[in-house]
Amino acid sequence: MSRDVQQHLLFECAWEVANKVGGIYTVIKTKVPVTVAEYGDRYCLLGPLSYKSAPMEVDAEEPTDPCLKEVLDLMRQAGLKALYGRWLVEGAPHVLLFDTSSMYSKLDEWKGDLWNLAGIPSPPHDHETNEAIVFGYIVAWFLGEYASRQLDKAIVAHFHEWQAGLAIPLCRKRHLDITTVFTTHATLLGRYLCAGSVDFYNNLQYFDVDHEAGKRGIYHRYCIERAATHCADVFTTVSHITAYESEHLLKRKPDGVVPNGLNVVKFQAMHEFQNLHAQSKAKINEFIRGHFYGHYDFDLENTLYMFTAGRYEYRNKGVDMFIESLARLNHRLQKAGSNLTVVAFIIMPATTHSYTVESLKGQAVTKQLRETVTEIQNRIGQRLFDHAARFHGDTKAIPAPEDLLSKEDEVLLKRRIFALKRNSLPPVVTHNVADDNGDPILNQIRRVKLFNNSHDRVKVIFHPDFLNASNPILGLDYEEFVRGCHLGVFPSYYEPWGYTPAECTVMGVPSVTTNLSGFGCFMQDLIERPQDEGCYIVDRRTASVEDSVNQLTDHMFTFCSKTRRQRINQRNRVERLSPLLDWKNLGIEYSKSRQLALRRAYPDAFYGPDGSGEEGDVEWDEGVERAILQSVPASPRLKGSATPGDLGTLTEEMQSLNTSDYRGYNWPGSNEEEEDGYPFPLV
Ligand code: G6P
Ligand code: 1S3
Repeated sequence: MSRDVQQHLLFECAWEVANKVGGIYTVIKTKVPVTVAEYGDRYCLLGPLSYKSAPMEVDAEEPTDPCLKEVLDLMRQAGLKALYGRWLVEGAPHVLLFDTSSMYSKLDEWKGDLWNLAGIPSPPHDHETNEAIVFGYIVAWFLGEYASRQLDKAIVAHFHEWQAGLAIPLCRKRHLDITTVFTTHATLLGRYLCAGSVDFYNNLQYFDVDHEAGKRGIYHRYCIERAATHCADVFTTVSHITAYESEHLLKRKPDGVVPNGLNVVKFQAMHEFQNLHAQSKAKINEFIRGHFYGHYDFDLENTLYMFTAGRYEYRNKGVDMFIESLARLNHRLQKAGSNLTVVAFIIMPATTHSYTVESLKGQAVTKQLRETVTEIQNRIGQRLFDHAARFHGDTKAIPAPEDLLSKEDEVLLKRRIFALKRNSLPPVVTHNVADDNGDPILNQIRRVKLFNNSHDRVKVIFHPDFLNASNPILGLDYEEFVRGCHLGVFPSYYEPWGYTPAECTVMGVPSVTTNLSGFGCFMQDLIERPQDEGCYIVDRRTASVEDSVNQLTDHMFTFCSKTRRQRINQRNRVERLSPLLDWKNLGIEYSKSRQLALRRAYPDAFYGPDGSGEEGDVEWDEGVERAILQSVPASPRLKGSATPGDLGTLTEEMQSLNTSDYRGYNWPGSNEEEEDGYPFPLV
């Protein structure tokens, strides 16, 4: 019996569905509106049930689809705990979350099965792998039961990253009548190798992958990742640079690239987001006054805020390069006799024991000063008013300044001012870091001696925690903080995509990134002169480390020389790039990957039994309205007629193309014969 491919169902499965860990949560959540626009109720997300986040994120419901209800009842009878409902994000899609802990009694049996079936080993104490195994077996069980009941419609199951990918080889082994897509957002080996000190990109084709994975104790995880990659009908990744990496480390050339988008909300007028910048900057100013108390000798009107943020991967996220460049920027600004101040924030969560006393004290003493000044201000106002009212028509109505400030107020004010005295320098870190001596960021700050001295033009603040509006210091949400800053700096060495600079762009904040990040390459591919649009790209691909550091310093120094008017104009230009990153345009690549998976699994429905393409040809529509690049004023100069959608490479033929077809640089190893090696035998 043939399934309806046009009205197919979509299950999208990821470890970060309604469960925020990192970037994949952003991918899934922001993509929901365009996916719901395309699928409506034919779309359901599958994820793990986290009792910490699910009650806040999911509105429980009973399924209306009779097959789904039957399958859930059956699985619940077998002991599985699951939550079905609507995920409370824009688009409110169906979600089905599985409680892995309710099935741990099966762990050993499933581990044995995995070994017998696929030769994938699983050491006893790797919790993350155990979770991936239990989750994978539950998902494959669910899909098997569902596909055997729902026989009318084709089923596409889309999996993200290795933690959710184990179900793919299981579905393949069990010959389930579904089609699968696997998207990887990084490779395990890539992340590990880059975090060490290897010349990663020039040696990609030479790594002995099994050996390297074994050396790092991740062979079993690598096997799961590689099995998912090879067993999926369609394999995709988020950028061309990661496609190239995947080809060499996972030994399968991706069928295409699905760049990450954002759910872009456009303002009616430019000044609205500019006003938001001013409001958020005022909040950061408030924090700075407190943090630098006793040393607050610089002009906030002539201060720029730069920042980097992300998961704490010191080398991969380029924090080493950022700090080194800040030291050089400091030197150059000092040499140039500049009176500009740069405050550089590093927002990266590390293990800490709460805030430092100094940080809390700074905010407290400036708060007291502000309250005292407000009280005195009110009293002065009252005296001025009384005076003017009593001596109407008389020159005495203008009181002498010394009559306005009472002796008591003067004493009070002096007390507050003296409380601002401090013997130490303003701290470079806001929290007590657990491993203060070994922390790479702190050690690098110490090495380059950026200690927030008065003579330093560049000040550094390491905030080793996520931002939150309810924090007692730096009490802003991440978005608010980014809006208040002037420049985001993300000089990553390993960055398959990089949401941080993308988020800056849609908020109209200029950023620096590198040509080793998926986002940087994407912008370079699309825009003729990205630096003119406030999208600076450092060459970390062909330049030496020394040259890359100098390039980054140059970009920051040039940025420092801009006038306020130039910065405002640049923010407008950056914000105008946001449609390039809108899921309304980029979601099409996901549609294409599903289409390709359907064509591969059900060729007759597309090409007819004789392969002619005449019968059964299916039209697929692009689902959602596209976002349009605004043309006036000063539109970015796009390369050729490219639009983000044109960057997609998903074709049936992609597999036969060679590596030189990846966008960007001509990567080494383009014409090599591919080694044909599965980590396990497939039937
Ligand atoms: C926005 C506001 C302006 C403000 C400017 C400050 O554009 O609308 O009123 O003057 O920000 O820009 P700056 O780059 O100096 O923070
Ligand atoms: C990955 O998260 P990461 O920060 O570990 O996935 C993200 C979403 O695709 C991507 O933006 C990022 O570059 C990857 O590294």
